[in-house]
Amino acid sequence: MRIGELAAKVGVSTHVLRAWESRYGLLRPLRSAGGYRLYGHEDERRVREVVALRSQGVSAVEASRRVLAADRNGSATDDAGSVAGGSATRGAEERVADGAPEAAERAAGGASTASAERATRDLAPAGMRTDPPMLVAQLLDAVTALDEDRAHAVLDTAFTERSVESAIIDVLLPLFVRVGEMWELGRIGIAQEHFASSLVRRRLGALSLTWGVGTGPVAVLACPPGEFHDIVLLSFGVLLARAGWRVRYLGPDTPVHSLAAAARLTAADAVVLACRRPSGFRAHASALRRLGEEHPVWLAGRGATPRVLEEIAVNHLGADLVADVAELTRTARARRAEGGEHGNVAMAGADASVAGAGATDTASEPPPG
Ligand code: B12
Repeated sequence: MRIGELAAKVGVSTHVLRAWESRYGLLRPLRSAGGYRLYGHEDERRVREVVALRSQGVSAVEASRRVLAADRNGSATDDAGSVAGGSATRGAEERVADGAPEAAERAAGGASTASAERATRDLAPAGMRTDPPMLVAQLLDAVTALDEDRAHAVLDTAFTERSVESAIIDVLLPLFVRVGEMWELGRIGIAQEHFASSLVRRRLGALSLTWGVGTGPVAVLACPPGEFHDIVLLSFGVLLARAGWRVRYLGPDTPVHSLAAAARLTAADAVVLACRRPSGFRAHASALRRLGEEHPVWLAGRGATPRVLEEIAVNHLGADLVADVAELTRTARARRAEGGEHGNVAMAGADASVAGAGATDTASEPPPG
């Protein structure tokens, strides 16, 4: 059936159904030959179960999670009708009864959601689930065990229950501080640190797929030669893009002449360079100073000490990423207002994307999804 028909049958608006589909994966439409989404009886059943749970005061995200987890385990949700299980899922259920829940979840293809539930249920009391310190602790636990599945489940919870800004600033970055501490104490090894980095890079990468979209101002992001610590820079890219910027991410170990060429090619409205070591900036002081005469250049990270900033005479971004986005946005607006001697095309984009959408607005009221 088409979405309108489904909406009429279950008494839920098409707008809400689409949100449940895109946010929680509750609906799994097929495509008609003409490209329309077609929904089946299983979609209808899942929606009805969510509606039943909602009427008992369960949040939409939690209700969807329960229904999907029950589907995958081949069992009924506690409160909302039965769920038909195929032989694979029934087999999985039997193995759960045998005391092998992980294997059963995998066999049922639902490990991520189910273990998200388990992680949150087992490790945190209800209501604490989305508390950042608790999420960080759960993530650290999963990272220590190199448990990919559980780590993704906690990340899913962080990104579903919190804004993207909060998931990054309050959960992901503190995770790395803790990873560093644990590593120094000898409680985790390099494998765990690499695992955490890879896990988070992949998650942030998934959030970067729309970095080229729109007509907003352009930011070029990089680390200077020899610098590989780019997780915060990558996170900053995600926040910038959510505030309407187009991001060109060059990443770690970027030669400064290539950075300058990229800034010129894209008529960059901001060039952001992050490094942990002052020497990583100082070694390129004169090239960076020249670049700063053509584009607004911002240095970030622990290497951007007062002495380095004085020597190179460019701007500084501190540790508050939301304030930093706002600062870049203010500068882009001011350049546009001046008529901008560079990058008129990008500035025209800034009209639409930056003028109405400050970073702090985005942080407090993120776009849906
Ligand atoms: C993850 C990690 C790695 C990963 C990096 C993965 C990645 N893609 O980022 C990898 C494996 C690549 C790595 C490599 C190395 N690492 Co390392 N690494 C870390 C670790 C555990 C976390 C780094 C991190 O993200 N921290 C979390 C962030 C939130 O904190 P932060 O970097 O201080 O950033 C804050 C501000 O400076 C600012 N900021 C930082 N960047 C940016 C960017 C922007 C745009 C903005 C706005 C703000 C901003 O915001 C943050 C919030 O306060 C740290 C431990 C630690 N305590 O940091 C060690 C650490 C940084 N690494 C260290 C070392 C020694 C190395 C290696 C030399 C190890 C080796 N022998 O190979 C190499 C060096 C590689 C290189 N040449 O760059 C040392 C550095 C020591 C020092 N005195 O500088 C540390 C401190 C570990 C330690 N205790 O010894 N590392």
